[in-house]
Amino acid sequence: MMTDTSPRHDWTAGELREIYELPITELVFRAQSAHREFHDPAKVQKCTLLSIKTGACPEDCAYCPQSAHYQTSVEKEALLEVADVLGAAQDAKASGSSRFCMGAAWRQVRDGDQFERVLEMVRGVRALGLEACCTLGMVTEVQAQRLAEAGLTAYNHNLDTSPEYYGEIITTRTYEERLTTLANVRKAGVTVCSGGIIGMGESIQDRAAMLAVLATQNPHPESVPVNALVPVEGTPLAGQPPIDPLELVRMIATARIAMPKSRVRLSAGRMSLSDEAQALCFLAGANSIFAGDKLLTTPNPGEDRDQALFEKLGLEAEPVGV
Ligand code: SAM
Ligand code: DTB
Ligand code: SF4
Repeated sequence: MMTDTSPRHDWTAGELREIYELPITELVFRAQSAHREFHDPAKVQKCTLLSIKTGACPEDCAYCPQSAHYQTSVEKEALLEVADVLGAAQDAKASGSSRFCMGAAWRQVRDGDQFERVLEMVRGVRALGLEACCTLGMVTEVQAQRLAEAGLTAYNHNLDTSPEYYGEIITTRTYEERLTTLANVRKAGVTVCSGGIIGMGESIQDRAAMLAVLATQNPHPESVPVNALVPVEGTPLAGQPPIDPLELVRMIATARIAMPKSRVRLSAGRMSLSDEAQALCFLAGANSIFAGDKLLTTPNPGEDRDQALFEKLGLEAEPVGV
């Protein structure tokens, strides 16, 4: 009987694959046990995303509607003004989000006016009493330090998939470069948000291998987003068949068991999930979602639907300012 749920950092892909493939009853039980060790099972954090700079990205991520390599219906937009971003952050706070995440379709941060503007946004979001998260592509150690000084709570940079499958999805930057960005964020004392996507044609072994890379970091990423591919017309992955929601449940449960203290975020893909499927994801240890009617460029269940869901399931949004 496994009773010790204190975080381990020596997980192997093989071990995590065995967990992923457990009978679902056993899997969800183990995930729920790990969850209760460190988290209040009735609380789910709501985070609001805003795309602060949209489209025309030089990277070729095969899932992404914002890549300049593909023709999609996403309209390009230059970096937003600070006041507009803070207005959106205020709205996010009013609708119960405790974290505000700003995403830019950049390959990497470049020093200069635009970065200064992002730092101003971070200071403004923190002044509202919200957690501030950024996802801006690759960052150097010095840039990560400047973000830390501005008060940034978390930096999101996803591994997306396993080291083995990565080359099928992105060719314009390496897995190593991703890990370096995560290390730079960690060194600067900003919490790490890193996860991936399922439904891109990867195998279960790839999913387990990605979780093993995350779960062998010490400390674990404080937050782990699990995205289901949102297939977007014009991207190479537009024709991918939708995943079975139970695969998302397995992925979340395995992440929860491997990284019991981390926040596991049920991220992109909720538009195609029933209330029951989402309930299973929460039971499997998801304790955060993206709120609001838009992710970065694609639709997301809006406030009303989520409020009805939380009421039906008896869940509460985690209060602002914790
Ligand atoms: N450009 C930055 C970067 O890649 O780090 C930040 C923004 S990028 C859109 C953030 C993450 O969103 C990606 O790493 C990917 O995991 C996720 N994402 C993007 N498009 C997606 C899609 N169509 N379906 C699911 N997740 C997606
Ligand atoms: C993450 O893992 N998922 C979010 C956030 N981190 C930045 C982004 C999902 C984007 C889905 C596609 C879109 O809306 O453009
Ligand atoms: Fe650019 Fe990020 Fe989209 Fe990749 S995921 S194309 S880096 S915006």
